[in-house]
Amino acid sequence: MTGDGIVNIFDLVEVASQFGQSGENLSGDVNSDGTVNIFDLVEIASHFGEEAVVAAPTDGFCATHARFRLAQQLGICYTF
Ligand SMILES: [Ca+2]
Repeated sequence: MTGDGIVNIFDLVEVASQFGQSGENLSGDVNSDGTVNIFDLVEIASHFGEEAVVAAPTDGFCATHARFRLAQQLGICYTF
């Protein structure tokens, strides 16, 4: 995903930041169908935490890190 070999929040954020975009070479286009949408989020969610122990972000984590506010707005900060 983000090149770290781990499916984690950074992959989710990547998809979130590109959500709704379409085109080639989108890093957030997990299933390579040319569009970054809910299906890519589902794909990540189904593999979330694999190969690593990732601390679940808290509400405070989402609120205090600007990068994650979009994820929070999408409601995915609460689904881990
Ligand atoms: Ca896709």
